[in-house]
Amino acid sequence: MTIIVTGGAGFIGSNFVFHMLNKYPDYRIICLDALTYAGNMSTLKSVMDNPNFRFVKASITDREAVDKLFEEEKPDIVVNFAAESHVDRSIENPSVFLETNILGTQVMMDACRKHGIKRYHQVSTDEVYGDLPLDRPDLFFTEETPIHTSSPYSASKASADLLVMAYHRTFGLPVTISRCSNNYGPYHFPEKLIPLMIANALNDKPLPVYGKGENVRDWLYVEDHCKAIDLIIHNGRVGEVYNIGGHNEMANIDIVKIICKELGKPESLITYVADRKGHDMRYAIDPTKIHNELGWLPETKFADGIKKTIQWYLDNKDWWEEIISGEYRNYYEKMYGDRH
Ligand code: NAD
Ligand code: TDX
Repeated sequence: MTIIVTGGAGFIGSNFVFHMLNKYPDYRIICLDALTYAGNMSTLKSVMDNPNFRFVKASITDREAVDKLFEEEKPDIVVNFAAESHVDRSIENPSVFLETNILGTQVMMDACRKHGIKRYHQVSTDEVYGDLPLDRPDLFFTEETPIHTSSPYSASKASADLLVMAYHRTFGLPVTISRCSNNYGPYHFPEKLIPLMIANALNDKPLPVYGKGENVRDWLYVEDHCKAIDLIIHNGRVGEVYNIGGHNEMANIDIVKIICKELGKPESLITYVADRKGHDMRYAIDPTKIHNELGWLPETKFADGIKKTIQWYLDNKDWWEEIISGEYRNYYEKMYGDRH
């Protein structure tokens, strides 16, 4: 089995590469990644010498490069993680989100049509469903919840999902889509809530909480997401969408307080800053379908997962310190410099 994993130098993609190489020693895994600011070769250091692994630097929007790779490797499965993934960046500059997330998806699916494929899997997000109100804890996103997006990021992901389903219906492309809730774990880029708060707390810097910190996210340990995708590409039904989430809803402020406590840092570091524009209130996934059809259940409890994650950031300071000392400093200054 040969699998192309796009975006494999990023957070979830790299964890998926590790999971697959570990679990299937006879599979060939090819990572196709453009190495944007979010992609990092040092993340893949441990697998670069694995004979079953190949890294190719190219953009999923580059038709020629993608075509050449398909000719060379004749993949059985494509798992498309590659995307611009940060909501705040999409508010600053939507264009690259549309190019990568929508047009890149089209390029990958065109190559799948041309060369033939057993499965094209699109890694989507719960953000395509918009948000839920805080005062209706009985409501959850199911696969039937209408698409209703808030940010340029989520609109681009939803557009890609529509295109994926259109390629299935019109061209018979064997597709599946997964829509997961917020992930956390090793190699999470420090612009995102959990790693940003860990890095800032360790450096005794202010912890910038948007608005009142009451927004709720449904957190899932990244390994559980990877296992769900593994199940879907092997046993999921073609043409279907699967929601992935572990019923672990938490308010942002509570997450930040847990991080302070675990690191022994004072809550006085918490600084309330201007809210994100169009900020989604609450995400909450109903994972009944993937549980009933594929037997998936999350294995890592948040209390354990957050400890493991914090320990990983303590043990791997070089990885994130290199990131936050580079171009990221300009981003941080622009986003947080005068955000009151
Ligand atoms: P990330 O930003 O950490 O990584 C993205 C990777 O894609 C990077 O390695 C980057 O170099 C690569 N990339 C970007 N543009 C590319 C292009 N044009 N061609 C090739 N590679 C390109 O993202 P992540 O958090 O790992 O998210 C991966 C996927 O999972 C995304 O599709 C995202 O929408 C989805 N998702 C993420 C979460 C989450 O909580 N992080 C939750 C649900 C779904
Ligand atoms: O500095 C911050 N302060 C803050 O209060 C940051 C970066 C975030 N937040 C809040 C905004 C959100 O309510 O924390 C929450 C989580 O923010 P992010 O980590 O940016 O994640 P989110 O916007 O929820 O999107 C994530 O989950 C769904 C991923 O980045 C997406 O790629 C995925 O699709």
